[in-house]
Amino acid sequence: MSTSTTTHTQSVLGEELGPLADNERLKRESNFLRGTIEQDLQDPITGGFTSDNFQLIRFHGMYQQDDRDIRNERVKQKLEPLHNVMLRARMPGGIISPEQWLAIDKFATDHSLYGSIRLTTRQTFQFHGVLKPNIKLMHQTLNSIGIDSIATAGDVNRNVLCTTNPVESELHQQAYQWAKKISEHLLPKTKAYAEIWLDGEKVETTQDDEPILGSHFLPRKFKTTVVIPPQNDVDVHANDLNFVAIAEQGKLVGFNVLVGGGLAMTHGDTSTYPRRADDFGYIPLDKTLDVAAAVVTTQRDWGNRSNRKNAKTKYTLDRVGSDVFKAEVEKRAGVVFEKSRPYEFTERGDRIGWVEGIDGKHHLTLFIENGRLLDYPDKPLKSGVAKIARIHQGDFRMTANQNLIVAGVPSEEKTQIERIAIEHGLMDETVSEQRKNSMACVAFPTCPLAMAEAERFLPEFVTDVEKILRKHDLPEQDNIILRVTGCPNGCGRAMLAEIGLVGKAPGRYNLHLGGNRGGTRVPKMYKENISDKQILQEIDHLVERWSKERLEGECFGDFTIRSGIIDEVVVSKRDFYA
Ligand code: SRM
Ligand code: SF4
Repeated sequence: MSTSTTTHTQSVLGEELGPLADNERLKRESNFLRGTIEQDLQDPITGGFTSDNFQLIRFHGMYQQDDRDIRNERVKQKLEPLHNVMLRARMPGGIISPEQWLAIDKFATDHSLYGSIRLTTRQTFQFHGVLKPNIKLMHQTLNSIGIDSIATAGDVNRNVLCTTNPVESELHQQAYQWAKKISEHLLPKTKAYAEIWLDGEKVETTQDDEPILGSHFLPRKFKTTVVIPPQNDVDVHANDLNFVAIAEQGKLVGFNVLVGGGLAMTHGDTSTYPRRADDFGYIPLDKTLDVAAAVVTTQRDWGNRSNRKNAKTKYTLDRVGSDVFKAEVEKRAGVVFEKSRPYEFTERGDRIGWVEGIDGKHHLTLFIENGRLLDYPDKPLKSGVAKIARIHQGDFRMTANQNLIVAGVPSEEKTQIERIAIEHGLMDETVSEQRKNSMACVAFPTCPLAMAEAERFLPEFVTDVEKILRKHDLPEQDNIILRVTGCPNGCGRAMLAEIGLVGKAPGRYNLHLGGNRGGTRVPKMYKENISDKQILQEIDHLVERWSKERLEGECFGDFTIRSGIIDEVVVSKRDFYA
């Protein structure tokens, strides 16, 4: 037997990985993710969740948080932090109907501390600041409109992404159906969610069957996409498992499978690193679910359960060998990967504004800076989307770039929707291409892991970068994919940007350069721990060189590599830290 996991240690393919991490005990003892969450819910003494439940609620799509802006003030007043939860919904492919939108809008307004809807880099939305007495109501509200938050966090397969491309609507529809099927196939089967949040029937014993995830669930989070080239909006190299759509005459015929991408690292720990996904080969459509399950179960059995920092699929591939992992997937899925079919990723950005689909319907992509929908004094964005939802007959699509598409608009409704969008600041012709290609993670004040600002820092920083581009006479279409992430976990996918800022401390970042437009190259550290002022000086100098020395049509990331400003990173830890 290649794997053995006792209650204390793990050995894989004859290699001892050591004592199991405490999260393994927690999952094992959780009674299939129930823990004592229900008891905690009844406890009025604290606004938070205690011991294991703090982690277990993640498997139900929630994180316990508090507002870091007011944390010290509450300590001074001898108050416990203002505990609340952030909820992340499960929305394979990011599609949501106007009725659902109106219900989530109302919940955010009436029952959350911040009142915002936050679109994420993984095509869904988050509520921030829901207090304990409102948590059950939140799940029941979502359930009443056909939405859940199962497995959007925790050691499971997360929300499955799908390229948002309403133009090629038939192919998109087919790809989207697969994203939904994969999501459902890999979901936990335990009834814990329904029991706790929806007052479902209680199950006395631990008889829940988890044929794919197993009773210990996965060693770490797991991320899956379905992507339609040449768009790589979902950023495949940030994901454990990717199905690259291969179409013939506009019809989906199969997928190339890419395994083992991931972006997170820890400052100062070279055993952690961003990694591109490996190409496993092509499979016909009817093998999709078998391959998905085989990759997940191989990672379930071989992933490192002793060190959570090295537990993701990317590290498993590097530890056991990509070929060995692939052979095991072939064995478990009963498939032999064919040579991958040709494809190319050339772009990642959303096409902001109107496009017409092949079905004659119109689609309006709204640029939502950092995905934050809120009513600002001069821009009532959230009310604007709600107003559109009241008349819109198609659907909305959340993109992996934190934007929102009003999809499937008949010609006769275009004018009215556009008018509302302009009146509410959702359509603004003055927004530069540079801003549209910039993105930040949430960071302060809600993220407990933030080391530097990101979402609150980016807007002004982009204004400064715009000035630099103008100073060096760069035309509007010559912009730079710029991303900021408040810590090295990389939620804003800075490690696939042409310029990536990774938070180090308040006001200080590592500056990474060298990603490309298609998202197939990991940028490399250029300067460590510098201030925003120093970063702007560096960008000024680099952009000046780019404007003067670039080849025809050469993008900024390619230029930094050709000109030797940084070395190219290929795939592995060795390349990354060289
Ligand atoms: Fe993330 C943890 C926000 C996409 C890598 N991420 C967090 C937490 C939950 C902090 C925590 O653990 O307490 C952040 C909550 C902040 C807040 O207040 O909302 C958080 N991550 C986000 C979001 C909302 C960023 C955004 O601005 O949109 C994204 C939600 C995605 C979703 O809807 O599911 C988000 N996170 C990502 C991505 C990008 C992606 O998946 O495309 C990554 C990098 C890709 C990857 O996984 O390698 C990412 N988040 C992490 C990690 C590092 C995981 C690791 O491999 O070590 C953590 C920390 C952890 O898991 O221990 C983390
Ligand atoms: Fe928080 Fe870090 Fe993720 Fe930003 S990258 S949301 S700071 S965990």
